Amino acid sequence: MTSPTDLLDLAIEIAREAGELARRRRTEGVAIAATKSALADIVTEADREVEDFIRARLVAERPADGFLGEESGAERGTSEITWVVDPIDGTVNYAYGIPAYAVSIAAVTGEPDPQQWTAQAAAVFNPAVGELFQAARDAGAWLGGQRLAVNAEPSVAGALLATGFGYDPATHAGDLARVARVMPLARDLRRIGAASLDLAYVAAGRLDGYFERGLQPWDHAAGALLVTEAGGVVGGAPGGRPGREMTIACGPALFDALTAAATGV
Ligand code: LIP
Repeated sequence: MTSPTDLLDLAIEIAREAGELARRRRTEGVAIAATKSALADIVTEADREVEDFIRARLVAERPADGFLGEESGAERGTSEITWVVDPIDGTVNYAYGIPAYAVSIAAVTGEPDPQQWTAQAAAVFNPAVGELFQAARDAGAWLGGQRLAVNAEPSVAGALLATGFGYDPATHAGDLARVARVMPLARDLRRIGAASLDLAYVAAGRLDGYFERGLQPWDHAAGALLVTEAGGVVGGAPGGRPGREMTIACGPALFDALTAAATGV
């Protein structure tokens, strides 16, 4: 199999090119192409163009690999690698001009199912601020030349936590009840609006932890590897892995308490 570091080199190369395309399109003005699961769940022309660009670059470089993308769906490959891609994570931030969005690219092996796959390489690139978070399996997580490490445990003031809310208004009451359960653990909350950046910030120690219900596989595929390669723990429902039911990421000392509060179990 191709080494994780070789997969990472390709992910980084494509993430930088795709991020520059997304940034350039943003300066030219954003066109909303459609809404998806709810009125608030938008897709821009740039989302579609950037994913098409990433997919074409991957096909050219590694035609046998599989692909799972937010906008163009899944295609099984004949190699052991599947690329899991969110072309612009934080689409609403992108549409409003908030500089908190990222190209998220992960290479995984095994079934293209977050409950079964093994992440091998991850690149999360925010072109608005020029930060590229990267990780290869068993080779650590990095931001440029800085090796990343999660916060071993929160301060005595409590944990700085991030979360998110679904696009469907019908889910908001449950999300707010979850925040009420978690708040006793927190010094404060952040709502950044891009799961891949929430996860990258946990890996970088900018957040003590993150929890969110309802994420798609492409939202967390790359960021979860950043966290584990930075010494953190990722999970979902108790004993589970990140998924639609729940995604949790933090340092080891906080994990059990955050999981219990976020899941209500
Ligand atoms: C977004 C996530 C965010 C979540 C939003 C949405 P998108 O992904 O990154 O954490 O709260 O509801 O799922 O739609 O911008 O790719």
